Amino acid sequence: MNPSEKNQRLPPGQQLVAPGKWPYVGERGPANSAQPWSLSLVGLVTQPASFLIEDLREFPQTEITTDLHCVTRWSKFDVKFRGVLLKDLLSHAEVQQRAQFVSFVARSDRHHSSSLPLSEALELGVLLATHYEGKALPKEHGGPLRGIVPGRYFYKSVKWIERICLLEEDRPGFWESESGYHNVADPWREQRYIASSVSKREAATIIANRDFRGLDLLSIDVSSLDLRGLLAERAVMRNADFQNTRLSQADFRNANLSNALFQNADLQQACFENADLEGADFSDADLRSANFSGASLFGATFCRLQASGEVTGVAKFDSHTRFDADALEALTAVQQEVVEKCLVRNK
Ligand SMILES: Nc1nc2c(c(=O)[nH]1)N[C@H]1C(S)=C(S)[C@@H](COP(=O)(O)O)O[C@H]1N2
Ligand SMILES: [Mo]
Repeated sequence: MNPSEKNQRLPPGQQLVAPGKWPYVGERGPANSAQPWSLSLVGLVTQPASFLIEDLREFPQTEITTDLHCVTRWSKFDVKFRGVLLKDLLSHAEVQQRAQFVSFVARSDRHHSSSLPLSEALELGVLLATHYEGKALPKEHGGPLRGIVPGRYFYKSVKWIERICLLEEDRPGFWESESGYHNVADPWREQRYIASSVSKREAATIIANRDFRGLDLLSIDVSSLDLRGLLAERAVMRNADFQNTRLSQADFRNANLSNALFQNADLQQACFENADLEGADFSDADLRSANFSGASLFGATFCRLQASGEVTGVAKFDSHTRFDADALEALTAVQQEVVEKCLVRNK
């Protein structure tokens, strides 16, 4: 693939995983149950129905090739799934006129779910996938049955589906109602998160105290501030904006900083032990003596990759910047190379 083709297919703020890699995200397995797997179709249908996996083979089998775009900024091109189109399943079901939304529910401990407007689900070509690259879908990736929603962030694609519910009113899913994920989730419009959960005024007080510990501060904007020595242990700051912020010696242990922006931030001696940094952007940041041990780094970036292939904005590391060797494997090939090169050079 040439660079321009790649860029046309890669939505804004996304990067490709290394060839052959497919990260696991969210729940790792279905709930234990002795019952055989069945898919039930309930809600606004004239006849509720239930299908065993074998029954699904009676429907037309459709193969799709699609691109996966995770909200934590990794993408994977040309993934082949086979299964039954939602459209084909519903064509046997007498869906009532009032049905406007469809909710997919997992057989998992937290009954994970996600929803879509019904018309959108049909237009996008939602697939109930049983196979990946010609083989049974692995359990870790949602086997025996998962949704695949082409053209939306991957959190709309529910693993281990056991129930499809047709609804008059929307019932937002797990990530959408618990974690501020955008309910539309169009990667081309970067609909990752809803707006900040704190008002400007609340934010001002919290910032003045420099104590974020344990708070839920989704999408908070603290760019360009002086927050040296910030206390942010266990804070939930998905999508927070820390660009150009002075954060030397900040304590982010166990914080959730998924998709946070740290471009050009001063993070000397900052501590990210066991933090969730999936999709966080550290390009141009000063990371001398920063500690990343135990941090989760899927989709994190430490430099920018230009369309030309040129690498810019490499973060600053020194011999005291700490990473776990296996955590670096979560990075894309380009990111891994850049970080390793810097660490070696500074040894
Ligand atoms: N049941 C269930 N489905 C889920 C999730 C989950 O936690 N539980 N996470 C979602 C998210 S955020 C993503 S990115 C994809 C990840 O799928 P993968 O683990 O096969 O890569 O599954 C989606 N479907
Ligand atoms: Mo995701």
